[in-house]
Amino acid sequence: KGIMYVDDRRVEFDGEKNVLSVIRKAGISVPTFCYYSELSTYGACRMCVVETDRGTIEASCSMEPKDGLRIYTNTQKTLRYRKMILELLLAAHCRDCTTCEKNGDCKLQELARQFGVRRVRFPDTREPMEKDESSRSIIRDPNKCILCGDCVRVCDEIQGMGIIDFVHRGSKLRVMPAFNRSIAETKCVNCGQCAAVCPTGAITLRNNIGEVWQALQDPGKRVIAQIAPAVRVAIGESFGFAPGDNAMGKLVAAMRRLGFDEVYDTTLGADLTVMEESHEFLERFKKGGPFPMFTSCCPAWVRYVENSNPKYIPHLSSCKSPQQMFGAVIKESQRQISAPDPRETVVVSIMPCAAKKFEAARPEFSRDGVPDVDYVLTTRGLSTMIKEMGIQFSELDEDAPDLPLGMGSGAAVIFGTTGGVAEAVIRRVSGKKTYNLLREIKYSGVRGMDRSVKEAAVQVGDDEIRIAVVHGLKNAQELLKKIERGEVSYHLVEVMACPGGCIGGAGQPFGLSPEKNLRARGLYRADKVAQIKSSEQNPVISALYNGLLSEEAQAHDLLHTHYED
Ligand code: HC0
Ligand code: SF4
Repeated sequence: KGIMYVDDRRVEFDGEKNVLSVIRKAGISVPTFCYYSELSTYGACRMCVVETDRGTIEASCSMEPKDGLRIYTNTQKTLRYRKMILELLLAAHCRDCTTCEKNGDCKLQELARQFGVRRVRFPDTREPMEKDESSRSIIRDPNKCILCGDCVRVCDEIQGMGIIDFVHRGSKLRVMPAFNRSIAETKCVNCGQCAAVCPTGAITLRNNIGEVWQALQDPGKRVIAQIAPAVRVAIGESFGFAPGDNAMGKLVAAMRRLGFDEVYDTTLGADLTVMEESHEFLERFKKGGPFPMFTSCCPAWVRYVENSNPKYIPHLSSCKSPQQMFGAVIKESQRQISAPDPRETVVVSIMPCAAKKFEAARPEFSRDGVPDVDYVLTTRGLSTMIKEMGIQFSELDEDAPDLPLGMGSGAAVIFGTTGGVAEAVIRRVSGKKTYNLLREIKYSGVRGMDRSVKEAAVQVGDDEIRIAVVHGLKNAQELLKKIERGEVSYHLVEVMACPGGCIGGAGQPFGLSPEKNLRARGLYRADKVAQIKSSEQNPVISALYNGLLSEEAQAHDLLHTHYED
């Protein structure tokens, strides 16, 4: 606690971990490449330098706030210093900015423009290096890496995976997997969080825009879209709307302009998941385990269990994720129509997630070589397509998804935020959905983002069901250890690999914690105004169980999978 002087302005500090946070608290902007408040401080990029009243230059991220400290943020000296860092980085950086995946979202590009870098005074130190395109979800291009280490720290500190690290020394220093492996040869879970924090185009998500354009322009293809819950409260950010604004109506209208033949909502798939998962859970409850049962709709979490902790495979729910249930139902209904559309059905998912690309490509989710979901576009990918077409997103008249598969409950919408799946299952297994019961569930402890592990206990008949909700893969790993040590025990655990759940997915517009909170609020607002609050109340769900899913074996085949060691 104390008083500091930032550019001669008096600023109080109280618990801020470094001078940089105090500067930002004062509303002054200082650039950084390697600083994220959620991660440990690395202090490598030195863009956040400030000048002290003694004329020395110091990195503000690594300086402790002290009472009476006086610093200056944007002096001639600091500006010269920053410009020099930028030029040194650019001397070693490939400059195909106009065709780079990160064009427009790159911090190096943005700061070079901000600091007026028009030429690089240092000799070119580039040595061309091979890209790693082995992963289904991420692409690593070392030619664009500025060695800030953000990806290394997020993978280790938030996801607990440690897949990439600094290797070699001096001018050979690189960020990559150990032993010269490609990403696909590691236990990478495809969460894409490394790409979400990468300030340049060194790690980006795989882009499937080209394939989707081709399908849309092919008259022999009927292109069907499904939109994930978390997309609607984030895509607006790419078009000037506030985080959390529900842009579903404009999004559907934009997709029709892009040429999608039918536009549906993944919430229908989420309602199916709730039905199946609740049934599976109650059956397990009768049989006495194995507990806890883990949700399996997050493909990065499933990958972690399969690759790094296979003893929990039997604990995973056998339910496919909503994305895959939806794809399977669409493709199967097409197979069963007596006079099917002569065009080939192509299912495109719009997802906030990197790992969904990996999930859609898993052989478990294909039948006779035909995948249930053909392409996965991220939220950012779809915004790019909308911009490419010159659509004025904000001017669009809102439109609704098609029926019957465009209808989901409020419980399904909140799937997109941490705690949503658990809350939806609690609603399903609880008694009559009175206003009071829904309020009770809301305050049961499943909501919110501040705690890494949330706990709730719900009464179902005579039994008490203990539930935990965890987000962030490292938090999940720590919870597993606690379960193993017998410190806690649960019947049901919801796991989402990304902090905040899907709203914090790596395919969303680049954002930080405040955006995630607002996006979550947007989903809860959508639930609040939804007339159907619980999955079993969705009339399309009953219609499906009376039709396409009426035969148990068929329903099982379409909606469940099993994971192998
Ligand atoms: Fe999610 Fe999903 S809620 S994983 O976070 O379960 O990506 O939004 O689409 O499949 O519904 C992501 C989001 C989904 C799925 C749903 C689930
Ligand atoms: Fe690590 Fe996730 Fe990136 Fe894989 S995708 S390297 S697990 S942060």
